[in-house]
Amino acid sequence: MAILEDLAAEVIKGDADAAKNLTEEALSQNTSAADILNLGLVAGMNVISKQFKNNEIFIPEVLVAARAMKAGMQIIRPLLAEANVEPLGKIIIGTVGGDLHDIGKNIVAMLLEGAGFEVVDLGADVPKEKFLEFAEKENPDVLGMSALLTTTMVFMKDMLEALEESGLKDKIKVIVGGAPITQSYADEIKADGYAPDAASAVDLVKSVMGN
Ligand code: B1M
Repeated sequence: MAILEDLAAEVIKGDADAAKNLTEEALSQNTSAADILNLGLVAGMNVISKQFKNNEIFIPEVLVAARAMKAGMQIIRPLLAEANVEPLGKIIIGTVGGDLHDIGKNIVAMLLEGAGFEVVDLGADVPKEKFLEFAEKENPDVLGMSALLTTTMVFMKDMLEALEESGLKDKIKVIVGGAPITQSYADEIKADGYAPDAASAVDLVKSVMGN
């Protein structure tokens, strides 16, 4: 449908006003919220995700595209809930306790949302208790932790042990990322996965969920 291709193109361009207008126009033409999501907003963000992974675009372009995607999402979110359109899965994500770096985590959250996941973003400097509280009450498929400091990455090990002790680890996959994190560290602390960048994090979430 041409209007959804135009919507995807506006997301890629990062024009939030145009994305909002086209979302409204598509709805007025009786396009379903699910098609607007999948063939318009998510389709646009998928292109952004690939371009970011290939270093064809950089953080500012991702941020403006995500803003355009969100402008459309705001309009269709209540309609998706009414139509029982299920997200691909639910992720809770946060930057670990003691760590204020949230730029990378925000990009990961935006690309996940853009790929069709429900994202509960706990913010930065998230204490263990808060991760546990939300892991329990939100019943997520995946818990994601970001750390940018060598002094805070150890939090991830404590968190995995706390999830194990609370019995939640069996139900939730845990993924980790951030500049000082490596695959071997993820293996060492028994995380379910590690992603070096935000686009890979989307693929990783799909793969740990068995998709
Ligand atoms: Co800070 N800082 N900083 N800092 N800071 C670094 C990280 C540092 C490497 C700078 C340096 O010394 N060269 C260094 C860490 C050294 C170390 O531990 N090895 C450092 C330090 C030391 C500090 C302070 C201690 C400085 C001080 O006060 N003495 C202090 C700590 C504060 C705290 O957290 N308690 C501090 C503070 C800050 C600011 C607040 C000023 C600011 C953060 C603002 C904010 O985030 N809102 C800041 C910044 C901006 C940086 C640098 C310059 C940039 C970080 C960034 O945003 N990168 C950074 C140096 C650098 O990297 N050049 C530095 C861009 C971002 C898109 O990349 O976060 O790696 P990144 O995310 C990527 C991937 O890692 C991955 O995907 C993202 C996108 O592709 N990814 C995931 C991230 N999370 C993921 C989660 C996943 C999967 C993938 O799954 C869940």
